[in-house]
Amino acid sequence: MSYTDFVDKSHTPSNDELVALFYVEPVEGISLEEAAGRVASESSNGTWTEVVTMSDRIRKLSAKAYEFNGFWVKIAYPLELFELGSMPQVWSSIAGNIFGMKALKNLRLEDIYWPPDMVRSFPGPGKGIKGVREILKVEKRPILATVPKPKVGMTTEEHVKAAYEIWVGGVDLLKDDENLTSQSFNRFEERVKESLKMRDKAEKETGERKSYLVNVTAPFYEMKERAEMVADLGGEFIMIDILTTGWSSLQAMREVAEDLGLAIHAHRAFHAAFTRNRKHGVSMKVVAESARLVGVDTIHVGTVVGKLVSPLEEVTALADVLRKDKIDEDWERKVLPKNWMGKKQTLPVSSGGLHPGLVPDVLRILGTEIMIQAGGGVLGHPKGPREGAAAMRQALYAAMNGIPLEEYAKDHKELRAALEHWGYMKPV
Ligand code: CAP
Ligand code: MG
Repeated sequence: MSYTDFVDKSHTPSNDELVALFYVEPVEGISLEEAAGRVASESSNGTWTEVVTMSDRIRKLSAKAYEFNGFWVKIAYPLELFELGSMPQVWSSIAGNIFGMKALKNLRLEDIYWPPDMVRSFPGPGKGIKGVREILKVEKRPILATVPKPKVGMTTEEHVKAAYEIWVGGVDLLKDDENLTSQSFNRFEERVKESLKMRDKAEKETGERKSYLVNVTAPFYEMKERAEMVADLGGEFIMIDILTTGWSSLQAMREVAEDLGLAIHAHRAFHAAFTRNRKHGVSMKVVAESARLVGVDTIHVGTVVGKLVSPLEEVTALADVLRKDKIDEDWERKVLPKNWMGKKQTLPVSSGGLHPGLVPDVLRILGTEIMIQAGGGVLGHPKGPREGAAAMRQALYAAMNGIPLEEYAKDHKELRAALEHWGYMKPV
């Protein structure tokens, strides 16, 4: 089979085939069809030369590049190519060797149409947006979270003191940072035990539910033990750095979390190594869709206005693929059709350089079915974390009720101090 055998413009994929949308940019001297054929071949069952063991039966499993629109190419994959229920195998196929092909100058996996049998083969979120809101008894407004900063270095005692201030100031969730796990100055078990004791105190004082996104990131068996500790100590959430731990660990931890009744917060640290370049790598849409299928309850999607690259059309597309059940093809934002078949929703998390002055922007962009995380934007408040938390809550109230922040700040000193300190600046 030559590479162009993996191109068939007359092919109309069935509803049961997986379709991948790629941005394919060939090197000089290679045609787009040649390049697309190589991608379809290498990501299904072809290689660089004919093999005598190829047969008509095996040929039927070959992927087909069938639709071309500029550098955009759709490739259809027979479902039998995949092991249902295995996210590592899906990524090893359509996000595997192909990025290294010499014939390509650039290649980016932009989006996927997931066929019904593949969607059914994954559990989806255990709690979903409804379940997360039930845990916190927060019905309508965005859920607020804060990472105690400096992100790593505080002792357990310092961490827990900051946690108390954050919770009583008005933030719902304390969150570990992506690289805080169990360091010599802040051991995991001690941190969780002392933080949850402080959580109980903060709940009593505020009359509000409070919880903690505990980062269990570690080698799998250690993650399992840490999740068990969180459950034993009365926690409701675990946080996992899903890309540095990998799809296999996440699938196994989804089962562990189910057994323990814990919600999963997905941190996406490492994603920008391959999602940022619009011409090469894998889009954050594919990461978010894979994570929703495997079953995370919340995941970071960016802010548009904060310190980390997150373009508007990407952030809104992420929110749609995480919160909606069905989506028609949206060529503008390069979203292929979706049908999550009633799987629970995953809550988009907006985080990265946020502070009270940016809360109205985030709500304008993402609506209220979100979590907003502000670390520096709370711990950096001139009056301290409790006031920083209060300022976030006040900004949220004002934005939810259409009151200009300046107006509301007139008789809310914490918000006034935050606006005097940061105004509406967009950090870079
Ligand atoms: C934000 C954060 C988050 C980023 C992750 C940080 O802190 O804790 O990890 O939001 O990026 O370490 O930068 P600040 P994303 O609130 O102090 O900025 O949400 O885009 O995945
Ligand atoms: Mg962080």
